[in-house]
Amino acid sequence: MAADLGPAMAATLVAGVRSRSPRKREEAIDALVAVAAGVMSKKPRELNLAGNPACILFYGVNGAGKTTTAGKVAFRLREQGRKPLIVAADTYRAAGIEQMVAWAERAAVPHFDGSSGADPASVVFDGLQMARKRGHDVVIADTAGRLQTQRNLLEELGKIGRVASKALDDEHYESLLVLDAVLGLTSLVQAREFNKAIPITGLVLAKLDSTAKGGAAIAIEAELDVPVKLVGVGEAIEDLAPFDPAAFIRAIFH
Ligand SMILES: Nc1nc2c(ncn2[C@@H]2O[C@H](COP(=O)(O)OP(=O)(O)OP(=O)(O)O)[C@@H](O)[C@H]2O)c(=O)[nH]1
Ligand SMILES: [Mg+2]
Repeated sequence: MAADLGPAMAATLVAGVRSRSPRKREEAIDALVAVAAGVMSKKPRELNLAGNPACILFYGVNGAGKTTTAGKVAFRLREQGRKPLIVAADTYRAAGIEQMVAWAERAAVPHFDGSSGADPASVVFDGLQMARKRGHDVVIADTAGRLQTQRNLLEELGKIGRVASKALDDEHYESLLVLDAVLGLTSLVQAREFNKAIPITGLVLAKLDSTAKGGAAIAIEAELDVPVKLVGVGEAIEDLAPFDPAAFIRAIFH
């Protein structure tokens, strides 16, 4: 579990805690929270919904939790009085669209669906146009799972990002990498490669309700300066929470 941190981050944290000379376990944990917070991103952890419409793009490796998180976020935003539009842009396989549509229905949020095999960047572009026309204030776009080693699929993602930011009046859109907390330190490798293809503005740590503690997020935040913005804590539509760094660090070393 502490292995998720990676050797470099573990060494940094240990050195930081030692330098504070804690005497009791509680003091050591407090020191750890302070030291880890010091290396983590200082960027805002709230979703940036400033665009008109705002746009939240979800991407990540296969099965990470993208579609589920998109559905949860759509539900949450609708409950908060927003008018979201879900864009189902996992055109890679027919089931990809169907799964997003099922979540849209659960969330009672309208959806715009790409057709199977369509260019996902054009689907996102068309979805943004439709959102404007119909007065939606936030677009939630789901994309196909892809591995950090699949060059062509990473390039495709880069294109989706460029099209989205160009179609919007400003660059203020959320580009969220969804990480499966269970995957441990490979998430760091994933985040590095995805960030080369598309600038990541935030992380989602899905499946934090599992036995996984998601320690790799500390190393990713430190290296790429991107904050975890949301955590997935179950399979139900309400199982989404903001990220609380202190509670997260305490849970890792509990
Ligand atoms: N326990 C738990 N399960 C989750 C969470 N988020 C997603 N899952 C489960 O993970 C599995 C994959 O979720 P999806 O949302 O389909 O993942 P995806 O990234 O869209 O997958 P692909 O589109 O196939 O790449 C499903 O069985 C979800 O129920 C979470 O926070 N906690
Ligand atoms: Mg999916």
